[in-house]
Amino acid sequence: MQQLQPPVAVCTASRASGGKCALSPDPCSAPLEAPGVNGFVQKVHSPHSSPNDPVEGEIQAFLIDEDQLHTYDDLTKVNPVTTSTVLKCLQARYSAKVFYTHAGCTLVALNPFEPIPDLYSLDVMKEYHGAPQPQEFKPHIFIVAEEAYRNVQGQLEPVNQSLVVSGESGAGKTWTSRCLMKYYATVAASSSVVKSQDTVERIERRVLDSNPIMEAFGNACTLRNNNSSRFGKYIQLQLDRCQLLVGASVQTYLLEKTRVACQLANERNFHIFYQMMKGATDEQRKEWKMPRSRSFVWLPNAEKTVDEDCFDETVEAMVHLGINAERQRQIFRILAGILQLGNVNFSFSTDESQPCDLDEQSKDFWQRAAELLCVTAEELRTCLRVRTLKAGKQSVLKPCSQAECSMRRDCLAKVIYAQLFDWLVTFINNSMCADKSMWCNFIGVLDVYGFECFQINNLEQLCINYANEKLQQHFVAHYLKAQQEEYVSEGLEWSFVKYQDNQRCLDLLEGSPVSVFSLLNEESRLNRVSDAKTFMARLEKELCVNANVSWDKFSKVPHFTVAHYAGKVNYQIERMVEKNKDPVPPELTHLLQKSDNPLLRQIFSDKETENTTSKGLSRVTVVSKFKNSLESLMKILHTTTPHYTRCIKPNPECKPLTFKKEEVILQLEACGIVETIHISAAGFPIRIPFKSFLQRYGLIAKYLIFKSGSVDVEADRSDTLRQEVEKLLRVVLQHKAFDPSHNRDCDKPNSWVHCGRTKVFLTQLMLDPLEDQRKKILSQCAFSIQCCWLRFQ
Ligand code: AD9
Ligand code: MG
Repeated sequence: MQQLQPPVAVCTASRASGGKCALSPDPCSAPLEAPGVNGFVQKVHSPHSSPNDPVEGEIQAFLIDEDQLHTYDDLTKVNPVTTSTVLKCLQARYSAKVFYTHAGCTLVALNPFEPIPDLYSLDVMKEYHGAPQPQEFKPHIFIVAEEAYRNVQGQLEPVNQSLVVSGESGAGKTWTSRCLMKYYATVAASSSVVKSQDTVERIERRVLDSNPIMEAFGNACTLRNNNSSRFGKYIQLQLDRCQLLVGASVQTYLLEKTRVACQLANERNFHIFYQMMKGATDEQRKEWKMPRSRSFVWLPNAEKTVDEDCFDETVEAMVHLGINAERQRQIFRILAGILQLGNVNFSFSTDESQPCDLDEQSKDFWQRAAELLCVTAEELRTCLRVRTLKAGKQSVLKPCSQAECSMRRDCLAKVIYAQLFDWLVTFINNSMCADKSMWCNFIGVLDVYGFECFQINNLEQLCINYANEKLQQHFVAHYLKAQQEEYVSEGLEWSFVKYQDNQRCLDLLEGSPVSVFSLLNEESRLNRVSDAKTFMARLEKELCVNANVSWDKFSKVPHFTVAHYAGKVNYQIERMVEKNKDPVPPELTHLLQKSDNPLLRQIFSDKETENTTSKGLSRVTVVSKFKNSLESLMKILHTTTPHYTRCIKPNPECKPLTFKKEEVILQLEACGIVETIHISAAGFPIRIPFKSFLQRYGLIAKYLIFKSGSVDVEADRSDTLRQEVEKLLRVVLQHKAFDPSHNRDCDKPNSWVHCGRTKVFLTQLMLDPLEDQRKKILSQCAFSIQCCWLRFQ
């Protein structure tokens, strides 16, 4: 194999959790300035090379042994770092059944699509939790979990943590989130119990039981994933002063409620309907009017069996969370009522002055729907067929067309389901959230739907992809941009690594004064039926300056194309404005407010109707609500220390142990993995302000000088903080704990640390011995004090 020079003069130790350097010393990698008083300020790269610039002829060849690729735990050790070398390494690991790999500050998780025995067992959890340096173990999601857990206490001050799990649909985000929650429920288990009406439960049981309930109601079988999350969630695990789990709260985002009334070919409705259909007792079936022989339009592909069709598990979880039998009965009757509603159809009426009637076969379904929803059948029929228009103080009744009747039926089902889902989330929160006085920090786990690009995309995909843009921006801003900017402002020499900034795309979607969202909202607030062509012309006129949007003038279906960071997506304009308005006819709300089902009455009791314009249209649109909730999420994320896990889907068919390069390469490019590795490889993930650094580690230098019996000749009160830090480092680096021969992977401890203008920049390789030394000294001091005390006594 041809031996090549590494393109950059860097130590590859990098990962926030501490990687080890892999490259052997190389003439090119020598620091450009020798260490001395200013020796900690080194050039990170040769000024003429950028990590993005390949050295001549290097692309095809590895500096490392290709046969050993599967052993590379950290992609920062692969040299050169290109998409193709990273891909090869991941493929080799996947073939060797190694599914986790560090990529600098992120963890790459490949989906095995089959359970791997003992990968997540209790023993493995204990091993990672108990290890003094879990980073030295094989890459695993538990390293990320443990790192966040230890960070909460903070070396300097406690900091809340966020675990951001991203990836496309079916990549393994929800699986990963569940693993994280199980980990904390195990290692941070407290003896807290929660009491409710009939039950007394341990808190960690409740936190885990929130998963099957939310997945039953919020997940569905799609073309891409048999258990696709159709909502986003951010769960905050609340920890007390002793770092024990004392509660949790969950925030959900944009449930895809259209699925209740409309499922794509070969997709299914939410799992809960199938669970009821398959898991109910005969008695329940009778009560819900769901005999085995009856088929429901809104229950397609019921013959398909998926692991998630487990009614008993959902009911058991409901019991653990304190949803009593009567409440459960009310919930299932509502769901059964929705299913009956799906079989209600309307006949076509030629006379516009007369409302369409229910078609003959629908009548039994209509009656049963009314009975299950506990409303009068006649009122239900009227609400679906007749609209009430307000004209001044008078009300005018207007018959609905066949299409309008169907829309009102679908709207009724969607609004009931969405309100029920929200009620469940609130209930879950009430049953697991600890009182604010009991907890002081949290670890948040974010699992949101992955980037979506179908043949037909509409408002739902626009929102989902917007959320992914926001998260990508958070990653770029927090990690790539901020890190490089800080090096420059702190005076470290740094050659910039190029990365894809998605600000222009976000400007297009949400910017001001005009953006896709602002135009969509304006159009939605106008009291007129929106026409797709007119709206498209408006978008074109107002947004033509943004290079991230384009139009195909010759397409029959009006649409616009957005160039997202993860690829181009065509959005259909037809019905987009209507979906954004998401109107709920007031007659439907009033009907449900009168239901004899106490739960249905309750969930509609405070449904707002007043937040409307003078023309009666809601000011709150789907997009405005979603944008606000995402902004709150971003605010929380900005206050926490993030940890990123990138889940990768190795093949679109979800087949076990099948690695398709073309699929993986697109995902690697979309999340900017190569840029991440470059920056991580050259970077210093830990930064500590001078003062804090001296406060924490000053004792090491003092102790070492004292032990060596020498006098601190450098003691000078007029030193600047920076000079003091440099002195401290000089003393410390002479100690054998920092001797390069103790770190066979890396030759130059000096390259583990740099002094900036206000902060010390470190890699984990430097921090670990510093912490070890500090601990040793403190325990020796404690021992000496104890001896003195005993002698004194
Ligand atoms: V979506 O955006 O909600 O459609 P996710 O959440 O990214 O998607 P999910 O976690 O549901 O995907 O994973 C898809 C399937 O892959 C799971 O149902 C498992 O069958 C499978 N999977 C994922 N991760 C693992 C794993 N670490 N080990 C075994 C896994 N199987
Ligand atoms: Mg999911």
